[in-house]
Amino acid sequence: MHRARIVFNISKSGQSERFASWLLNKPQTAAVSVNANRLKSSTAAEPFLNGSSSAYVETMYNAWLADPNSVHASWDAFFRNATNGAQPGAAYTPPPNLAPYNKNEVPLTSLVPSSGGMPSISAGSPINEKIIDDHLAVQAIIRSYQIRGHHVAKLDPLEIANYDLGGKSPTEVIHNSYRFDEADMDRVFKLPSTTFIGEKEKALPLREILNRLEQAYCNNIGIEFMFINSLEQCNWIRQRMEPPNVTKMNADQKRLILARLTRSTGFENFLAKKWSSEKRFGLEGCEILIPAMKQVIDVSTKLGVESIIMGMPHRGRLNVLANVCRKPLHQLFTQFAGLEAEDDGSGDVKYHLGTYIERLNRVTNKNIRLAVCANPSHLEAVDPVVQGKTRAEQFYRGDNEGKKVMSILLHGDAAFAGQGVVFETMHLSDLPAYTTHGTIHIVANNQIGFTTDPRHSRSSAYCTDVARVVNAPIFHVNGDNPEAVMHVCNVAAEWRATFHKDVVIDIVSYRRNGHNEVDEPMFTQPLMYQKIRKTKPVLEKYADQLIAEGVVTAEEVKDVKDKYEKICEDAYNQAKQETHIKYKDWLDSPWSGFFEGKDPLKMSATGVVEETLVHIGRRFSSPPPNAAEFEIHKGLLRILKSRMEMVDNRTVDWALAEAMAYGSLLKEGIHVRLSGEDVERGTFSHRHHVLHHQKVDKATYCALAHLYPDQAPYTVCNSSLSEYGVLGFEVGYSVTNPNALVLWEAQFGDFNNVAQCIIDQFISSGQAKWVRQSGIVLLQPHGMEGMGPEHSSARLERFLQMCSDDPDYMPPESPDYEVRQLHDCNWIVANCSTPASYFHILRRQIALPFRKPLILMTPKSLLRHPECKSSFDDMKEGTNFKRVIPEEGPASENPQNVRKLAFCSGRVYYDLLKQRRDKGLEKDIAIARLEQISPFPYDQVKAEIAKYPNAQLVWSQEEHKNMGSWSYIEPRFRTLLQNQKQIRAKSQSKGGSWLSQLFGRDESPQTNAQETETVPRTISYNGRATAASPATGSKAAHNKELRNLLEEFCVL
Ligand SMILES: Cc1ncc(C[n+]2csc(CCOP(=O)(O)OP(=O)(O)O)c2C)c(N)n1
Ligand SMILES: [Mg+2]
Repeated sequence: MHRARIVFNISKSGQSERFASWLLNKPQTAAVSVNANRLKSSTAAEPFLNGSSSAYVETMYNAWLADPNSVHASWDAFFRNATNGAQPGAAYTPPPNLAPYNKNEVPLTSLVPSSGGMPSISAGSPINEKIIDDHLAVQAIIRSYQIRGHHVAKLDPLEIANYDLGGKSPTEVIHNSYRFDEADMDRVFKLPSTTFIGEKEKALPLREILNRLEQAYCNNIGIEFMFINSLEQCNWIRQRMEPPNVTKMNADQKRLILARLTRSTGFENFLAKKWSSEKRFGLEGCEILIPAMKQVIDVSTKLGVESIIMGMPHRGRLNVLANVCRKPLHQLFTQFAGLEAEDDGSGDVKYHLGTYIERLNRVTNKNIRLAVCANPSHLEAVDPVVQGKTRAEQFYRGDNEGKKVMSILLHGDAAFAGQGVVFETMHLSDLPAYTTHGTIHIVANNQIGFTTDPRHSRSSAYCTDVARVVNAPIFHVNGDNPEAVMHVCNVAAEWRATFHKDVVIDIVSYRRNGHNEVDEPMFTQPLMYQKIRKTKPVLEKYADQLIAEGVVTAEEVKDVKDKYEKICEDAYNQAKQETHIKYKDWLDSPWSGFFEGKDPLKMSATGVVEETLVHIGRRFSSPPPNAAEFEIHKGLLRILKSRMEMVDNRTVDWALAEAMAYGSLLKEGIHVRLSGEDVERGTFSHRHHVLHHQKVDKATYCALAHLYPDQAPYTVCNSSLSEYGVLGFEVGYSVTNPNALVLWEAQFGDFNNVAQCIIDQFISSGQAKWVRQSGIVLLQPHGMEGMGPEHSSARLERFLQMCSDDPDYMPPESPDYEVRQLHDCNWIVANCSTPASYFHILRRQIALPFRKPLILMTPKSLLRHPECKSSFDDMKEGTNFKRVIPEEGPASENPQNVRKLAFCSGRVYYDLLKQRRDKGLEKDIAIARLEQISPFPYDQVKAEIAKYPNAQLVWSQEEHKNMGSWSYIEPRFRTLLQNQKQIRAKSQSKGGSWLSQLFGRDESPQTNAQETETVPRTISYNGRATAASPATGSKAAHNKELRNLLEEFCVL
């Protein structure tokens, strides 16, 4: 500003004309023509001398003419060079900076006098181009270290890694084509504002610059961060990684690392000694993982975190439970004893079990809750589950910024690079309804996956490259440098607390043994393992280092080691006293208070007082209260109007029933969360839970969130286009708090198989393996409606196949039959045919005194089917979920005359109904609907069968024979009918007559019980033939198939 003002004054002197003349190539005045002609050729090549800058240049020139000292040295140099005949382009020096210097910047001129005999560019002398080039080169080199230093960093304790330098030497990678002579090394260079190697120094000799950059970027830490879009975040990292000695620790810190390393190493040694041939997937070679995790936890706790949810694979898991979570050692050791379990469930292997611990963090003196989620063998599958659980905990605590609850995910190098769910989980990290406000990822990178080398297991340079997609900084660190690892952990924890974004710590280490303790690694990695055999364990190396530094004595090292061994030995002896293991000891999500004092077989009512239905219905059918300003799409106004008419008529369709189920639960204080692809509107445009202002971006209204002032929160959220990741997330969410209805909706049911691992490993078997309950609901659009192979079937058969109820066992009848069956099953599978059933079954999820997953086939065309409506009468107080809806039409009035009793489930009912009507067979065929397929409602099916003694039994389904419900219901019907036959035989001998009613066909012999046994009723199949593909792609074929099955349905 100061210079600008002077320039302005001078420009008023009238000399401007003269300068402008040569600039604009106009005829010049005599006074300047000599200079101007000389300047002409030089300045023509200067890109900054164009139209808009010409006035400024002109004033600078005029000022310079009046007094060369009045302008910046670079202008002085420029005009001097130009007037001395510099070649085109050669007169250029960077234009002067009018802004005040940043705190890390110094003017170039201030360096020159101290530049060791180099020509000065101070006023009056010509500029030396080399100075500028050299400064630019130094800047480029600094940047090069920041971008590519990690390629050269000494990350691998085994020194066998090849970080793909493209055939270049490390120096070439960093320095590119810049070369400095030894003589240049002592020259001082100004440091740009994008480096912090100087700390308070603004300039440093080149030798020191290179030294410091080597230390920061090419030693035992390699940082990838320059792809981050935010300059603030890049600078934040540079500030913490570049200053000299940032990784230095004090003696106390060093002793703490040593103590932790001793425990980590001692634990594996102890297990190896006691159970030498047991699989434990030991941590040997990456023992530093334990101190690293503890460091992350310490720092995060100091920064305010109170609860940490962790997910991790097999490697070092027992060690983490013992030394990070401080799970009682004897509980861990009993897992090796092969004891029977005291509680229900089938259990899991020890290196999959979860835990939950609340304890005092001794370093921070604050209480902390640590949970390790139980997980299956399926690597990385637990990642989204951990995120969902973390999100839920944040939600219930009102921790909207993730300051109190955070997640840590541990990964193996091969799995992190190979498993797609890692990417899916990463992509949830910044989505409003899914973010956990930053996850710390730690890779125990032992440079091998089972027997596969990195060069065969990934195409990326690093196993961590997936994290680049979300702009997460990645810290690679040599696992044999404990202090470097701790520094990186400090920075990562601080990063998460500052920016609330993901960060990755890649601990490059090795695996001392085979994949597990009984594997021979030399079969496949002979050279690597020769190297490993010669590598000292990190504990030994670090202890030697600290002894040499005088931080500890050899005796102290031994003492710490012996003490820990004694702790292990004591726990081992305690474990020997145990007679049983308890799965409950390994629960990762305790629901304190939920089960206590509850009758485990008592279910609350699911009907709702009519006033509540009306209130919710009206709210759901109304625009926002400030409707005048909120412009709603015209089509939606029509939908709202028709909803309101339904409420007035005391009827509901599918969407209204759903809203009433959610709304009534919200009223009762139950949080409802509906997540999935396009769920806000609904794939079939039927739901419309979020109304969008037609003129204002992001202005939305969600009626269900505003039903009652004291209601629970409602979340409805469109998810990323992911099944595996998002379903995993919702499972994690659902296990956190039983007082919530968590639903995931597939876009079409067919797509659930992309999340098969979550379905198989977590939902169907989670409770059996980990005594962990979940009431998650899977809404899966299902139905054969001519939409082709991939938009028809939710693969109902697969869910039914995984039901754990025994097809050969019919539970004895009791008043609490329904709830008892639900209690004993692994999940519920249903295909409801009415909105009222949908309403009740959703509410029943919460009415149960325990939690079970619900797999629900949901309709597509039924969403708008005129007959698919329910009355308030079926939902109001006193009503309940009907597992079986019996025939209620003319056939039920004269059951003796009914010739066929068809059982079915879901939308095919409406096709059957129409066909029966069209054929005038309403008195001849009865149709009963299984609204719940599994657990199989034996009691109600039995009653229905008994009612129609003369009817042939048929199962009608629209799916192909090898799909749908047939293979599930057929053996259960057989069991039911067989069971009845036995009773019949017994009673027959007593001469009872009711049996003929139950089994009909009075042709059964009256005299011989044995003969009676040979003619039980059977059920036959009515539906599509077997097929490989779930549905045909041809509309014509679809219709033909449907016609056939309906015709067959009517054959009597
Ligand atoms: C989804 C899945 N595929 C395959 C496996 C079998 N498996 C178990 S461990 C392992 C190697 C894992 O390597 P890495 O991720 O590097 O972990 P490390 O064992 O080296 O710690 C494999 C392939 C698995 N558990 N899960
Ligand atoms: Mg590995």
